[in-house]
Amino acid sequence: MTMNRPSSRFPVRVLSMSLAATLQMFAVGQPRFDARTPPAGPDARQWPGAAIGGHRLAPFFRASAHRRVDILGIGDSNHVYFGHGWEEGWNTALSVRSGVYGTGLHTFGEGSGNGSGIGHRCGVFSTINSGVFEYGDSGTAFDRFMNGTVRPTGNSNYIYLPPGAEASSFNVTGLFLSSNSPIRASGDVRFQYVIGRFEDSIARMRPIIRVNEFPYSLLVQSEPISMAGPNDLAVLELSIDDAPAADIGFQLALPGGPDYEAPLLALYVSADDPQRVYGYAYNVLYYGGGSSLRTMAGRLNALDPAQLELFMSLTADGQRDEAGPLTLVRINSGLNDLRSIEPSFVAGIVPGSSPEAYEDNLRAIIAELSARWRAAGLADESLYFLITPSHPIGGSDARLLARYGDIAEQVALSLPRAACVRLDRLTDPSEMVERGWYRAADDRYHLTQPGYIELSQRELEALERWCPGDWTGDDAFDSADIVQFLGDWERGEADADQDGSTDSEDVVYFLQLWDSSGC
Ligand SMILES: [Ca+2]
Ligand SMILES: [Ca+2]
Repeated sequence: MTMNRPSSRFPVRVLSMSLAATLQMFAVGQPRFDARTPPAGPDARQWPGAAIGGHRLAPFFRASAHRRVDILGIGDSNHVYFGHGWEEGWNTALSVRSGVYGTGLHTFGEGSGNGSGIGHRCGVFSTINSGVFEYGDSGTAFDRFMNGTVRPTGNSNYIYLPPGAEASSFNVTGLFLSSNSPIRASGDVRFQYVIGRFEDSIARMRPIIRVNEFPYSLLVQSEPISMAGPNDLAVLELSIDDAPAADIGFQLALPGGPDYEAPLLALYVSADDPQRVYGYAYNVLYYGGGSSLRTMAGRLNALDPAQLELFMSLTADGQRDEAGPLTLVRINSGLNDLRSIEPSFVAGIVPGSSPEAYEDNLRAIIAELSARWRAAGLADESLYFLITPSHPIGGSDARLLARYGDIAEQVALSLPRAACVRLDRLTDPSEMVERGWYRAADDRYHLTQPGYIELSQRELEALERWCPGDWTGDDAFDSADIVQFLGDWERGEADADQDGSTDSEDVVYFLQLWDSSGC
């Protein structure tokens, strides 16, 4: 089945089934998990002061038990380190909470055709060896939606075949999905992909789904799809019911079938379980080795605004919730900030490694993403932020890294719907050494796979354990809690008794607990 569906902001045509009809078809599931009672981790205990402002994110995590929500991740090399990193850690931690409904967005030409390891038990096919595709700077109307080969976001590239190009169907393009992906539970899989359509084009594409291992059985073959349109974007889908329990792949052409027709421009691909109406999808918004907050702020601001707005619109639409999206941005940085030499992004603060510069760059990123969210027609109230400075490494940098943590706390508490997690209060260098979480004795900048997974579990657990009496989350019951509570209460973000609304009962509840230094 192939269908187009509308996007509120971008020129996408509806060819058949509407989104509302799709929602009606699939809105059958009931929550099977309670987001408020996660399983205890192997080291379940209190981590004093590890989650600051956790109550601000409670509505987001609670909602995941009955509706779809998305996470947009931003980080350095640790984000997708050798195919795992925080992306895998978070997917693993989310899988045992409300579950994972989708793969997140992937770009067809990721890493200029080389791939870069994005994807939890899924990923795009590398196309670099084909030598036939272009990955940026096509000179078409679509360049504004995805950066050129200079790769400002570290990995986002489309694939492009100019008019007249010849490309054999044996060059595989698309997304593979492992049999053990968390989105394979129901057996049904829906692939969604975004292409650019060209005026006066007579080119067609013939996407397929097949088993991604010998003998590569063909499972679904789309009717030929016209790629003609008024230089617009089309969001298309190809689904399979009861897919076999094997690795499968969505591909833009059947190897051995008709060759690709040109012009062809394909931007994003993702997959979800159409039966799963709640849970999480983790999207890698930014992943760049060696990146500091300064690098990230500079690159995100250098993008054509249309790129972030499209990314945000697509992830928001993927939630398929008529009430609108709920999205959390997680920002992880610090290690590369220690050596940052550029003046900070907005105020030009030097040295670039100072806590003041860290704050300036952090606020610049949050401001840019908030502006793009708004420009995409999405409500401020639906966007949350989590700031998680880098993991502790000990040594002579420990002090400055901890100062970044203090800054991150202050920034989070100064903003609505924002929280901070201190990884340096969830573990310490000696535990990390003991448990083999550092990648190597001489590399504390990166972690092993268990390190990312265990710390992601703790990160989420710390956020879930917020204590209404200690409103700031610093493990002290003092006047700062009162000031912070009243500020949040005025903004309607102080649901202390967790009944879903902020009202006078929350004031009474908070004060009682605060007075008794209790939770
Ligand atoms: Ca406190
Ligand atoms: Ca309440």
